[in-house]
Amino acid sequence: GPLKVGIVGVTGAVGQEIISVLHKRGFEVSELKLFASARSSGKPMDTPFGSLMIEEFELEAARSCDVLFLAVSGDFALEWVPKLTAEGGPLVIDNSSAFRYDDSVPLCVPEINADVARKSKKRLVANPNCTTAIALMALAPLHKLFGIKRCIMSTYQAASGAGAPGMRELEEGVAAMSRGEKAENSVFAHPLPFNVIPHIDKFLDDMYTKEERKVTWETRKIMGMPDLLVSCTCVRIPTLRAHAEAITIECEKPVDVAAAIEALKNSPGVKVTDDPAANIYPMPLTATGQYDVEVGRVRKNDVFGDYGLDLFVCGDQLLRGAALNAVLIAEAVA
Ligand code: 2RA
Repeated sequence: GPLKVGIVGVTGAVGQEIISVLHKRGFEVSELKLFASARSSGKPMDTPFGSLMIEEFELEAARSCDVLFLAVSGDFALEWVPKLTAEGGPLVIDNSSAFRYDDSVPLCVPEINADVARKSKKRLVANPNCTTAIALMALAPLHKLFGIKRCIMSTYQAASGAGAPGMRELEEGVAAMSRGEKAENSVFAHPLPFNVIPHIDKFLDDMYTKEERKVTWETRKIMGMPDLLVSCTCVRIPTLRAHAEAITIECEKPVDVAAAIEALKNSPGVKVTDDPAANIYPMPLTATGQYDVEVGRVRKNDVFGDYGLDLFVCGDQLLRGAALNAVLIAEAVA
């Protein structure tokens, strides 16, 4: 039946998308509570559910919900999740990385491992990193078919990964440069327009970035393959809100491109976008705003003899990468 739903961080890019996904998917909402910081609260917000007052986050009001989406920082989650999920609290779906690597917390892409979230006694489910969720929409069906031994990935990540401020910095930078002025940067380490930045999140001791290791850690956890070999290079590029990813896998069994395409065509959340003769392949331009992740450029990779497969994946970072995946978790678990 209808549920009382709360969204914390409702004025951010992900929070905004959660409202529109709830409505578009016809999620049965008895009441929608919008929570934000003191600075952003106390004013109405137009939503498909009507004009709703933005409230300052408050523990008991948030605990009164049946489902609570957190679209805020990891620090906020670390501080409030224990109190929110105490006895009698809501199902909490956290978009931050705060609890993703906690063995007792399910990390869920519903099309792949919804049962892990359903079986959990915890009233907390972690939403995966956007880059991981988008890649896994293609990797999970391919693993079922051929058994993946190792994976090498290069990503082309949109400014929306840094939220509305990231998108704004890119847009303002492009406008500045078109006026012959310098693009300013504070969100990203360097100006993004007409550039690419191989640096997302902080550098670790192994010289990977935390973003790159999140892909490794989270792929292993969601696929239930703790020893899977995954190496990723994560690069910020000047697109607004769709991540693109070039993926190479080495499989246990010999790969067959036609079988791969067929399996991908039958995978929920995937749209095979692969007709090179017609210049059809995944692109941010066409993947943006879509619920399905585009998969194409599927081809045998002879570097691994008969066992290699290359593909290119593109998905909306705010949807599959965050808001859509979170709402699908609520549909599967609540
Ligand atoms: C990014 N995946 O793209 C990270 C966090 N959303 O910035």
